[in-house]
Formats: sequence, structure tokens, C-alpha cells
Amino acid sequence: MTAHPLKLRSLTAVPVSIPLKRPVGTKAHSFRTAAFLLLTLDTEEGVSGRSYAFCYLESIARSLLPIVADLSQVLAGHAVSPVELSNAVARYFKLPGLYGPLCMVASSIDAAAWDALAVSANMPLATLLGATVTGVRAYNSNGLGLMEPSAAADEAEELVAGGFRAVKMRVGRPTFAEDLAAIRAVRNRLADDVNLMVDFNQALSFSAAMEYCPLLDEEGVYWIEEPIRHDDFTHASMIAAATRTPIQLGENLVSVPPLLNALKADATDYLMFDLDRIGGVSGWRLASGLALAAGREVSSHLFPEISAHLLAATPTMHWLEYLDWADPILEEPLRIENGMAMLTSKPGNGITWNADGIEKYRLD
Ligand code: SMN
Ligand code: MG
Repeated sequence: MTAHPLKLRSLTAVPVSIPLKRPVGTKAHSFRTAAFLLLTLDTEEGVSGRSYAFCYLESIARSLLPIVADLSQVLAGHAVSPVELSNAVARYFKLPGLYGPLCMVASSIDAAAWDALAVSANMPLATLLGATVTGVRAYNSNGLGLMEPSAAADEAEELVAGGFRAVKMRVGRPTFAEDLAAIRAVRNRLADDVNLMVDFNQALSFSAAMEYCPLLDEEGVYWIEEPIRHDDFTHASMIAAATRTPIQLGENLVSVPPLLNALKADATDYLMFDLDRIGGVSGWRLASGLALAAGREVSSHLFPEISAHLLAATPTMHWLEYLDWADPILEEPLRIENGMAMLTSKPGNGITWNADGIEKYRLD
């Protein structure tokens, strides 16, 4: 037996755009569809690995096709050993820089490589990563964009109907008074034991955040996410020190070194990792060690299917962000039972493509 029995044969990708059942308006952008790049890694041995990138814009999903085709040629014949494969991709992108859409592609390849490994080992990814957990606590993040207070309260009520014990709403309206009205309407509508997260998506200035975040201490909010520019760790630590409600940061951490800087600066109480920014499954594993060392609980950002496996293997596992956006292109969408994302015994990360769904929503 060789140490790395799988060899990469090709990478293929399909851009899709899937209408959201519940649009999500943020301060920066209003999402009516989810633009994904669906990535398949085929091996010489016939095993395939799958993952997807969330591309934010349809044009980004489309633009990545020639890049994947390029990498398919460059990486053909490479062992499907995620650490070496990720190093090879990082070397290839060294001069353009491993950020933004290139980071999405690199991380998706890593995630697909781990999927292929888990499939060939006949184990769920979580099992391969050493986890025994089968259910991961999830909050419902479908919808609750920047809506009017009564509409937000109605939607929040619908979101917990399936047994969820937590929901997240977006904030960052033109005035704080408008945000406060929406938060109060939602909080009043939810049972006391349902957690309410709020996400500013970097909408506030430092001075506004110093004023508004401490005021939210009185509003029954579970965490305050990204109040200011995501990379301003110095000011984030001042906001966290001035606010009793935990601050949540991390969806914009690109690879592990910025995480170390955020922790050194005491920028945040809680952490969340985004599979496509933190560096795929390999990057997440490294990051979760730092989070453990720093005593920070870890939640996920997007990609609930793969993140559920990763959180199961994360020592300081906290909350899974649940979104149903990819359901129409998956053969077996992630199952939620009583607010828990359920891992199954299916080998790999659980992703297999629904051909009809892809046909219906493909962009090219
Ligand atoms: C978010 C991410 C992606 C699209 C819309 C909103 C948000 C979150 O930052 O954390 O879910
Ligand atoms: Mg967010």
C-alpha cells in the first residue's frame, strides 16, 4: 500500500445561481440568489471528491471556470494528499496572492481532496477527522435581512418553527434607532430561551460601534457580529472591552496568520471560520488549534454541509450557521432535527450532486 493511494486526474467546475427562498439584505449587498461554483475532483482510481465555493456574485462564479481548468492541468497526476496539494496550489497563486476568489478556489480544492480521501476510506469526513459527535447545534440564518420590524418578527417566528433554538438577523440600517426597533420586534416575538445573534456586516464606524454595541447589552442579544471593518483588530478589541455581549468575528479571516493577529489583539470573544477563506478543511484544522489555545469557541460561516463535519471535530465547537441555499443542487441536503444538524454514516462530506438541480440552475 502506498501512503497516498489516490492521484488527481482532473478538476471540473459548474457555476450555478440558486434563487433564495428568503432573500438576505445586508448593508453591502442584497442576496436574491446564491452563486456557487460546484467543484468535482476526479481521481485516477475512480473516487471523486466534491465541494462548492460561495462566490457572492454570479460574475465571480463564472470567472473562476478558466482558473479551475488551468489548475486541472497543473495538478493532474498529483497525489490527493490535501496538505501537499494545498501547498502546490498556494505556490501556484503565490504572486497573484491567495485572496478573494483565488482563495475560494484553493480552499474548495482542499475540501474536495479531503472528501475524496474520506470516501476512499469509507468514512464520513467527521469520522476521518477523529470526531464521534453526530449532531451539531445549529442556528437558522436563512433570511432575516434588513427588513421592517414586523416583517422581521414574522420571519423570525417562521425560522424557529422547525425546532431551532437560535436565529441570526442582519443589522446596519441607516439609523441605529431602526436597527433597535427591528431587534426589539424580533426579540419580543421569540421565546426567551431562543438565542438571537445580530450581524452588522462591518456597517459601523468605530465611534458608532463604541456607542451602539454597549446599548445592545440591554436587548437580549447573544452575539454581535462584525460591527466594524473586519481587519481592524485594534478597534475591535476596544469595542469588545466596552461591551458585555460577546463580539463575534472571523468570516473574513483569510488563512491562519490573521487569526493569530486577531487573538493577540484580543479582538473578539467568539470566532467563526469560513471554509473558503480559512483554507479549506486543512486550514480549519490548523485554525481550530489556535482557537483552542486561546480559549475561543468556534462557529461556522456558510457551507453548513462540510462545516458540520468540521465543527464535530473542533474542540471548542459552538454553533453551525444553517442555510438551505445549496439544497436544490444536492442529492441529500443536510438534515436538521430539533435544531441539530445531523451527520450521517455516508462516506465523505455528504455532498453528491443532484443532476436535475444543476441543469436547472447552471449559469453557463
Ligand atoms: C452573510 C454572509 C454571506 C451572505 C450574506 C450574509 C453574513 C453571515 O455575513 O454571517 O451569514
Ligand atoms: Mg456575518
